[in-house]
Amino acid sequence: MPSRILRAGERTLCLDEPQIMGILNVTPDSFSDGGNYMNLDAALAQAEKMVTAGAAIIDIGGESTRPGAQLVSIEEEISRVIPVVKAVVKHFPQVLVSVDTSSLEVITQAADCGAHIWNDIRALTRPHAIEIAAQYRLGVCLMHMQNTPQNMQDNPYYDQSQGGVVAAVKRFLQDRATLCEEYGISPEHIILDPGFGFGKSVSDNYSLLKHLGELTADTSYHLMAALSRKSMIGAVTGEKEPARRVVGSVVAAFYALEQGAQLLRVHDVAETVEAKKIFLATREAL
Ligand code: PT1
Repeated sequence: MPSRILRAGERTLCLDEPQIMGILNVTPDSFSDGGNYMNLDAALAQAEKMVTAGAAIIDIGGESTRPGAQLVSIEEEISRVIPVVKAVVKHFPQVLVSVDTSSLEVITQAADCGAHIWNDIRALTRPHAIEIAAQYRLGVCLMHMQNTPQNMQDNPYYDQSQGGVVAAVKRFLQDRATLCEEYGISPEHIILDPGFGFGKSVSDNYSLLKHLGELTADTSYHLMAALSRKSMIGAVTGEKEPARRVVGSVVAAFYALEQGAQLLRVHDVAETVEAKKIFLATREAL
C-alpha cells in the first residue's frame, strides 16, 4: 500500500520511491544548457529524452534564476513557456508537468493547458499566488531564497544565534507551508525545497545538504533537492563548466536521497536514475 502520495491537479504520484524531475529550460541564457531548447521541436526532443530515461515530472521554466540573471517580461515568459507546456502535456500524458515561474499570469495559463505543479522559487509570495494554487489544486514547490536572483550571492548571511542557515530555511519553509494549508492546500500537495545556491555560501549549501532531512522532519510535506550542476558542486570539484559537474551532482543527489529527499530536480536524468537504483537496492537489502 502506498504511504506517500504527491497530489497535483487531478493526478497523483507515488513517492514511496524517489522520483526525478527533469529540467526543461526554455530560456536563452540559462546557466547550464541555455539556448539549446529554444525551439519547440528541440524542447520536445529533450523532454522525450528525459521521459525515456525515467523522469516522472518535467519542469518547464522560462525565467532564468541563476545568480545575476536578468528579469524577463511576462509577455516574454508566456511566449517561451506556454507553447512548451501545451506540447509536453499533449505528447507525454504519462508525466506530470511542472512550471518554474513566479508569475500568476504564466501559471494560470499553464494550468489551463493542463500543467500540474507550480514550482515557485519565490514560494508563492506574490499577492494571491496561494489562492490561485489552491483554486487549481496544483502541487506546489515552495523554495527558500534570501534576497533576489539579481543580488542573492552578494553577501549571504544567516544569524548563528538564530540557529544559522538550516534553522532559518526550515522556519521559512514551514511558515509558507502552514500558510498554504490555511488556504486549503493539503500537505500531500506541498513540496519543500531549501533552494541550493539561492543566497547561500558554499558552506551554507553543504550545511543544508547535510541536514536536509531536518527540513521536513515531523511533517508530511514532500522534500525536493535541486543541486544539479550548481556552483556548490563546482566549488568543491573545481569544475567551472556546469555541463562537467554531472558526477559531482549525482553523488550529491545520492546524499540527498540518503537524507530522505523524495524528489530530485536534475538535468541529467539517466545518470540520476542510476544513483536512485543503487540507493533503492541498498535500502531494500537485508
Ligand atoms: C531550485 C531551482 C529551481 N534552481 C527549485 N526550482 C533553479 N524548486 C531554478 C548556482 O549556484 O533549486 N529549486 N529553479 C536554478 N537556479 C540556480 C541557482 C542555478 C544557483 C544555479 C545556481 O550555480
